[in-house]
Amino acid sequence: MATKTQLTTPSAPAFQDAKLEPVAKKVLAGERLDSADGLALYESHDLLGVGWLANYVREKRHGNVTYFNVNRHINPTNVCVAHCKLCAFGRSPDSPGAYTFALDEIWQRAGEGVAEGATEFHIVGGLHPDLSFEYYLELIRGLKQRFPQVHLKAFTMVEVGYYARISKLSIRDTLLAMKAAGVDSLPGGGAEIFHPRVRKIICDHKVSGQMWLQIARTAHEIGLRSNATMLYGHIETNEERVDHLIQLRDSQDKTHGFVAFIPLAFHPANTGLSHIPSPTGFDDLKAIACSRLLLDNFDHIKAYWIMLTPRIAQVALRFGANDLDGTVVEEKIYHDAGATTPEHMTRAELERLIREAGRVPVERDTLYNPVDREKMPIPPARVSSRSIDGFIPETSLTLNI
Ligand code: V47
Repeated sequence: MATKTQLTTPSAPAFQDAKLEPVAKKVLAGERLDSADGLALYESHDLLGVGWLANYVREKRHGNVTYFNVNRHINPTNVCVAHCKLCAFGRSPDSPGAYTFALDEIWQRAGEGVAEGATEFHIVGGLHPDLSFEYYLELIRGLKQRFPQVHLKAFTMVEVGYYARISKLSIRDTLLAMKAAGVDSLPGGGAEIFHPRVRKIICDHKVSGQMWLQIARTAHEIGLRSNATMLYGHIETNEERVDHLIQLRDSQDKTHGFVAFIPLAFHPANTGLSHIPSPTGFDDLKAIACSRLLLDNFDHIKAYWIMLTPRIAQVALRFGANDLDGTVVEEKIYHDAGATTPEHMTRAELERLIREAGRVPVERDTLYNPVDREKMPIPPARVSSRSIDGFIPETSLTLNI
């Protein structure tokens, strides 16, 4: 006879910070937190208290399961007209290190990813002054035609806003064209911090926070789901962090289109904000925990190991996160900004991190369906032909569209 497990609500620990007690009451009763609660969480030094609450919510939703995926990042170009202070990746067309991949090169690299078992391509790049919207559509069509089984998570709300501008289409028609070409969902980048005070300083030429939200809403309305992010650890206040999260939560109430939330730790090296110290481990765990507690209508909170380091990402699995993201393979945005993490993690390494945190690893696809590797076996391991020589210098750009 099966034994029954009695599920009871555990009592909260004795908090070191008494201001957490009313917040804990709401969390244990399943009540929504407000901005004042969010601020109390962010301002508390009782990290273990905040973490206990976030872990409670995380385990209620996901038990011990922790997701990861096998993916490949593709950054078609680093040429960008936006020149955001927060970014070390973007380059002017004639700057040293500027590159743009020809489409054949992208499709070939994508093929390597498929050979390594990728179920997702994560595609984001700079806002190039000379590439047409058609280049991006052709990129997507070519990927979809060659690798129809792979989910294409492509182009942030910022890129969508830019394509709409250069192609003189409405946001909706731009998104419809992307969807028709084969885009399956959108990544969560470019959200940064929605508040205009912050945006004016760190990313003055990007779409506004309101526009980011409107583009996400439109994507969700036409059936494209997306992720959402928040870049923390630069000039933002706790109030601005809470405001960002509450705006995302309000938007999710309306569309239910966000799949996962990813707090992104700011990396200052080589950026226009290089004088700012990097966020600490305390900030990182707080960002994960506060987002888990405030975003009660988001299913998944990702601890993106590339940004956080594998060690902090692993600990985050006990502070509210239920996903580590993927194998990634090649990462430029944070490594240009001084990230010291590797660019690639094997599936075995991800599984070990998860198991050693006492969680159960589950490989997922982009929309969190479990991946059955018996039906989708990974081809035998082979030596990768990856090489940084694959970049095409901007001056000899060949576009095969
Ligand atoms: O939007 C840029 C951030 C984002 C820096 O959707 C920086 O699954 C830190 O959004 N320091 C792009 N961050 C990455 C992104 C992402 C990552 C992983 C998973 C998903 C997903 C999305 O990276 C940008 C910006 O917010 N960024 N420069 C920097 N110096």
